[in-house]
Amino acid sequence: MTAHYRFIAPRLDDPRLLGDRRYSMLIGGASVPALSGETITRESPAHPGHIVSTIPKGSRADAERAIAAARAAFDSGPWPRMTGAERSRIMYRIGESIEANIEELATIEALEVGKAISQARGEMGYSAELWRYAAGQARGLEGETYNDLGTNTLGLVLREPAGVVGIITPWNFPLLIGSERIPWAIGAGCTVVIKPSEFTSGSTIRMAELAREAGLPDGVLNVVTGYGADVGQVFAEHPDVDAVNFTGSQRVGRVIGSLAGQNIKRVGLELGGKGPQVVFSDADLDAAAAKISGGAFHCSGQACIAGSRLIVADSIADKLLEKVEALAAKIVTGDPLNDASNVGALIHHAHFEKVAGYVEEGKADGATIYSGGTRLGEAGAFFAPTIFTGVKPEMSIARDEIFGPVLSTFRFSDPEEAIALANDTPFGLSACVWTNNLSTGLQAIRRIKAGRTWINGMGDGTPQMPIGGYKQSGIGRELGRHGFDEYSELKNIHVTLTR
Ligand code: TXE
Repeated sequence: MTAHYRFIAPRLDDPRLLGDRRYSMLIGGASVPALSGETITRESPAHPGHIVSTIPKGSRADAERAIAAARAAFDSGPWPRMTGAERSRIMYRIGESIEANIEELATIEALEVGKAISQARGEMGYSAELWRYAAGQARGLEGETYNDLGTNTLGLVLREPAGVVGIITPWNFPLLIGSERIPWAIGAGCTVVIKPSEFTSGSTIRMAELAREAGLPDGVLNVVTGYGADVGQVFAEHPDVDAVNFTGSQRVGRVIGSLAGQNIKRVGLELGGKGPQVVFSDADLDAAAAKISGGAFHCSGQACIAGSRLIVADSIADKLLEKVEALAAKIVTGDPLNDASNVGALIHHAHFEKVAGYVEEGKADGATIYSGGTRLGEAGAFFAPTIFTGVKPEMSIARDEIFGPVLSTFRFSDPEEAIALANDTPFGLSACVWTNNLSTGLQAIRRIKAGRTWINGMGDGTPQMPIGGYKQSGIGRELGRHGFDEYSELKNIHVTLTR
């Protein structure tokens, strides 16, 4: 079945596209270029040939400068010594400022990431919510007391900030992923150095500038831009960084994890996924189809929680696939700056080739293209929502994180088979289950190894609940009350009391 996809060709005379935005790093409260003076330019993946931003090409020396600023702010600056209430007020203002600047931040991400601006606006709004939630919680981070240790003993557990935190973020959700980490780190009283992806640094730099304007003391949030091996890796190696947090590929996650191990540093990793979407025969198929299509094709499938494996009961598979395909055909792909687009471009042309390569490999391995599988438009890295059927567990389209709009379908006749298929992956980031029987849903989810799950839903998030991966999808949890633990040290005090 081949759907006719809806595509909006990018407008090349859009005034928001014209003009190269030039950014500085933010170190110790000052906007600075790289010490070398070198820069990196970013071309819009949706508008080939159009440079949309220029950032400093930082080096190890720049990273060290930023680490020194964060260290000084932690060791002798006001931030870790403020009351929770004082920190909270500033953090809340940062959330408000993100909200007030949604249009600018969303435009930057539409241009640099290539994502649809309507999607980007939603992410900016949610990022503001993350800051506000963390601000509220940061007023009341508690320790523990033990009053049952005997007449002459009192036990206290103090929560202390972990120190300087190095954060490395990827290109798919720059401001959102930054906002899932920075407010929890600084809310715990830490100071931060962050390196955003070299493809998409603009929104993170702007967020740090907004934070400075909102009253965040100098050196609490430092942004160093540049390539991963030059800048990000230094965070995992440097003795003045106490904790490192990385979101990105499994390949680099292994490097950061082993460097953190060698240097005995706290580490948080959020790596890839190959999320299962399990549909039992009693599910509401219309509701499931809508979320399955969204879960697989949102952001062109470039999401770590993408539901890229559909595991569906045999008896309803044909009907469900028809519905998913009809919805995929309604997705408007194209011009990221057009309000009518639902989905934009892939991050760059090399990634487009990687996605197209996986689709070819799937066909060569014997899977069937149910729909899609092609480029959309003449130029620009746009790929059609693609559904494969007849996928076998050993195929690369079943195993690897493609990070493109590609859904691989498996059928099952026995629910045990569904659970086995769902768990047949080295990843464990996300999973969802569709059924009208809550017991079936809960029993299934309890057996699926994944950190972020849904019953009769997919993709929803809230600042209250922790996120993170099982198995090779990562280490540690962000958000919620647990999120502060990643950036806190616990100290126990045995107090001996005299009469
Ligand atoms: O990621 P990288 P890439 C997956 C997805 C994607 C693949 C490759 O499958 O196709 O990874 O994406 C920095 N030391 N995810 O190549 O290279 C880099 O500068 C320190 C899933 O873009 O891991 C960027 O800031 N840092 C993921 C960040 O790491 C280094 C989101 C991520 O880049 C470094 C993105 C080094 N040696 C990709 N090398 C998710 N979980 O959502 C690079 N970096």
